[in-house]
Amino acid sequence: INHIMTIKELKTLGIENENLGTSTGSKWFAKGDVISSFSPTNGQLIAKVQSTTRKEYDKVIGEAEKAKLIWRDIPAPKRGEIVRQLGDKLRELKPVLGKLVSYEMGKSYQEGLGEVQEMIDICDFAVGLSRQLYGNTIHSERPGHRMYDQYHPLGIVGVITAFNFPVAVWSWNTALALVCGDVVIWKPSEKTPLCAVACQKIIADILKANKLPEGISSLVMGDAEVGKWISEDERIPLVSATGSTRMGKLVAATVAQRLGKTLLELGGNNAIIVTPSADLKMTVIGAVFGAVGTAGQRCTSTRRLIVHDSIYDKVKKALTDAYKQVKIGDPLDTKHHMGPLIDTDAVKMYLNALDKIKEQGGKILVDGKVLSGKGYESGCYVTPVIAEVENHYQIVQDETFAPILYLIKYSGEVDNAIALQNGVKQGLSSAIMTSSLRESELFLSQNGSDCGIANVNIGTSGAEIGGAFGGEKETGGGRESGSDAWKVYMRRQTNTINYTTSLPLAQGIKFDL
Ligand code: UN1
Repeated sequence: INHIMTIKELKTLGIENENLGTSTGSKWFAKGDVISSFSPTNGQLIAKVQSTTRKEYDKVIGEAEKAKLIWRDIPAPKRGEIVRQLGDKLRELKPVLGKLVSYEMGKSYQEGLGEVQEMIDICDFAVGLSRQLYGNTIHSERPGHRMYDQYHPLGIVGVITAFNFPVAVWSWNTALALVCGDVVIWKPSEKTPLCAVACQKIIADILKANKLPEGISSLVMGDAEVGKWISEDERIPLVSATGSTRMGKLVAATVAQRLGKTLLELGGNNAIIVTPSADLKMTVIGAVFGAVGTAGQRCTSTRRLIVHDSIYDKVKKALTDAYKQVKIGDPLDTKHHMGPLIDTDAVKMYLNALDKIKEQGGKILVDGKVLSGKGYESGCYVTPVIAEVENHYQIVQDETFAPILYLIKYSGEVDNAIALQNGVKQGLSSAIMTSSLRESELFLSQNGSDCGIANVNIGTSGAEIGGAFGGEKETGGGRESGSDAWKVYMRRQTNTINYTTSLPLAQGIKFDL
């Protein structure tokens, strides 16, 4: 059938018809229970992989422990060279890997390509970073003393990722961890195992070609149980986890028990504030892409539009008109804007949310339904919804991973809109559409948005690699990707060196023997 991954394409990604499951580098073990991967695009079985047994898990950690001793001795710019090779390979494989992402996860092919582009971008960023792992020099209060701080590798980094960005989130963590001198153990979502296999194959080939220990990159498969092994494991100083707030709270509590570090990137409940001076055309494009892109399954998806009452009816009409243009179908067919939800469980959650909106007093403006008939056989295609609600409804307070956009009215000054935007437990992404400098600066001030990401005249999704990515409150507080997010992958050490023949004490303390 047209559009579907061919055997040749899978071979390009290094995937053959073989037993796949747990891997350290190019060595694969497959003893655990079978995990089946179905494409939400057509409901077909794509692949079967095997989950990791406890025995295999310990073997993988053993390899990683050995590999970390070698990897941390390689100079950072040389480690950067390996990440450069990863970026080059991803450039070459972008079309086919983007296609696999689209086929296994269901996002549009354009967005699949965009996701691989994020991988390439973080590799470039990390290569430069490999020569910039800077510490400070500090002036000592004691004569003849020198002080500085430096960063050392942590060791093993555990990476737990979600289905919605099945390849990029691994690369944000891995590219940084590798230049920082860490080795990586990855547990991907059970819903997108083939994307994970493809990434592991790519990096393993590079490690092998460079005669490096392949335990630098490992893959473990499975459900929450495997996540628990990672969280409990004292051999893993940092666990970076992306997913639901519920999962993040479990990981955080477990890792905290052993005083390990976490980097959490959890749920969002992102809003765009639409002020009276907003550019209507930009607002509609930003809001529609933010709400229906990736079928509303980004952690940065636009969930709420907080619109000033003076322009409310105009915005409502423009949006409902725009929603009529949204074409839903096979995400690999470029004429479609929106593909399916990840699986039929996600469809149930979407339907459940629609019931709750009505129960709690919301008014549906663009109604949702599950599509059926030709092209929609998987049962995962739904239509995007717009509902008029109030911010305090429980359903609006919760993150539903689906294309449901809430319209909320505000009146008076922009402070009222900011209070609504901040009036949720999550704190990932936020945006304001305005031509007013006053409103924009207030929104970005300490009295403005409480989110990790705050944008002006841009939507809530589609963050660039160069900035630190993550959010506050129940989003978990972690930062991945650009800026100085690398620091969490290293341990900081403060060094004081005395080059005199006496030993003056700090704080002027006298102690003579
Ligand atoms: C996510 O949904 O987990 O900002 C990540 C964005 C993308 C990343 C989303 N660059 O929408």
